Amino acid sequence: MHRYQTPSADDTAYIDSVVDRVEESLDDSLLPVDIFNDDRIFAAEMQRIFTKTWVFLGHESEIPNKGDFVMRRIGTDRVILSRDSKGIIRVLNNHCRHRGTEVCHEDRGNTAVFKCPYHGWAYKNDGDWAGAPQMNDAYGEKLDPREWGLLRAPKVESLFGFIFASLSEDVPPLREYLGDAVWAFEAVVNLHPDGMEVLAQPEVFTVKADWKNGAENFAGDAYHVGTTHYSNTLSGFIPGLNNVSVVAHGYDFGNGNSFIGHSIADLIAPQFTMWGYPPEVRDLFDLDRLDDVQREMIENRPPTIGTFFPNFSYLRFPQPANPGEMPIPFTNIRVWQPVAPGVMELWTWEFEYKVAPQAYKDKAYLAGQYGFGSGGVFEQDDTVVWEGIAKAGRSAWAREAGMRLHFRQKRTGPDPEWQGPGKYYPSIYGEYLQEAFYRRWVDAMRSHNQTMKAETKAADLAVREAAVVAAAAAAVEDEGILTEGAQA
Ligand code: UNU
Ligand code: FES
Ligand code: FE
Repeated sequence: MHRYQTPSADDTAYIDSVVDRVEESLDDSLLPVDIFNDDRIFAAEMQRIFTKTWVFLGHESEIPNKGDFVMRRIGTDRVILSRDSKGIIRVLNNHCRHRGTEVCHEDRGNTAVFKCPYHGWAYKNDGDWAGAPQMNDAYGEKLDPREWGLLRAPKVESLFGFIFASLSEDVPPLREYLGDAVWAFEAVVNLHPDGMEVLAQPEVFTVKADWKNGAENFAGDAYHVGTTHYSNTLSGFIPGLNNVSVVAHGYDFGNGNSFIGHSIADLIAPQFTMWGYPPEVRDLFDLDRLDDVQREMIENRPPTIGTFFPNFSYLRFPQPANPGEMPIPFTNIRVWQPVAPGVMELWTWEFEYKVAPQAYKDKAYLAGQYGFGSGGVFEQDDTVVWEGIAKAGRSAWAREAGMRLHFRQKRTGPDPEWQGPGKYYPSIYGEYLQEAFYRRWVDAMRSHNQTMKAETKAADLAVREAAVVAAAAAAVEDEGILTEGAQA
C-alpha cells in the first residue's frame, strides 16, 4: 500500500530537472516561475516536504482539556489534533480504516470517541480502534485496536506551547530541526513562564496563490511594504510605514528559518522599544529568562516577522486597534496551507501573553484582525499580489520563455560583531532571506530517498506508540504538554 501516488519515472525525471534548474538559477539569484503552479511539482512537494518535515498544527491553549480536538491539515489531508483521555496530544489521520471515508466532520469539539458516518466503526480519542456495530455478527470478535486504529503521526512535539507534528519517523527532534531559530522564537513567545494563548479560533480562507509566496514574503520581504501597503501609509494607519524597510534588519538561522527585525522606535516614537508593548504588559515580562543578546535584540530591533520552513509564519508589529488610536503590538501566527497547485488556505490566529490584562487582549485582537484578519487591510493587499504570481506560474508564455524572477538586490554582508546565534544583517536589502528559503526548498525536494513506511503493521504501530509516548513524556518535563494525571 502506498500512501501517496508514486510519480512515474517520467514525472521523477521532470521534477528532478526542475529542482536542478531552481538550484542553478538561485546560484544566479534568479528563480523559475514554474514552481508556483505546477501539478507535478505540487504533488512532489506533498510527498517530499509535507510528509517529511515538522509542520505547525495548533497551540496547546486550543485543546486545554482531555477529549478536546480541533481539525487541522497536513498537506492536503485533514487531520485531528486531539488531546486524548490521558492528556497526551495526538495527531490522527481522518480516514476510516474500514473503507477510508472521513471520520470527523466537526471543526472542533470534545469527545471520547470518533464514530465513522459510513458503517459506524468507532475510534478512541487516541486513535485506537474501539468497536463496530453488530460486532459479534459482523466480525465474531474485537479487532486489534492498535492494528486497526486511525493512522497516527509518529512525531508530535510542543515548543513553548506551539504544537508541531511530523509524519516522518526520521526527522530530528523539533528543537534540533528548528536549530538556532528556537533562540529567537523564545525571545518572542516565552517572555513569561505562562506563555501565550490563542485569543479566538483561527480564521481560514482560500487564496489562489502558492503557499511559498506567503512563506517567502514573511521570511524576509520588508521591501514590499511601502508599495503594496501604500494605502496604509496614505491613511496614516501606522506612522512612518513607508520607511519600514529602512529600519528593517535580517536574522538568518539557516535551513529556511528566518526573521525580519524592525527598529520600531526609530520609525514611530522613542517609547516603541520592545515592539511597543505598553507598560501594563511589558512590566509583566520576566526578562531574566533571556540572555543578554536576546534582551538587547528585543529592546532595539525585535523579530517582527518570520518563517519556519516550510509554512509557519509569525508577525508582531504595533498597529492601532481602531483608526486614530495609539498603535499596540499584536501577535499573529499563520500557516500557508497548500491545498492544490496555485491554491492555499491561509490560517491565521491572534495570540497574546496569558497574563496580559483582558482589556489589552481585546485590543490586541482587534489590532491584529484589523490588519491581518481575513479582511485585514494588509492581508487584502498581500493576497492580491501573490495571486498574480500563481498566474505567472501557469502562464504558457512565461514558461516557454523561461521566465525567472529577480533576487538581485544589492547585498551587504552580515554583522561580524553579532554575538547571537545565526547571522544578523543590519540591512534587509539583498533578498538573501528569501533566497535562503528557496535553497531550503531545493534541499527538501532532494531528500526524498527516505520513504515512509508503507504498511501500518502492528509492529510499526507499537514503535510509533512508544515514540509518541516518549515524546509526550519528554514534553511533560519540557513544556507541560500533558494535563494533570496524564502520567497515571
Ligand atoms: O506587510 C508587512 N510585512 C508589514 C506590515 C510589515 C510591517 C508592518 C506592517
Ligand atoms: Fe468507516 Fe465503513 S468506511 S465504518
Ligand atoms: Fe505585506
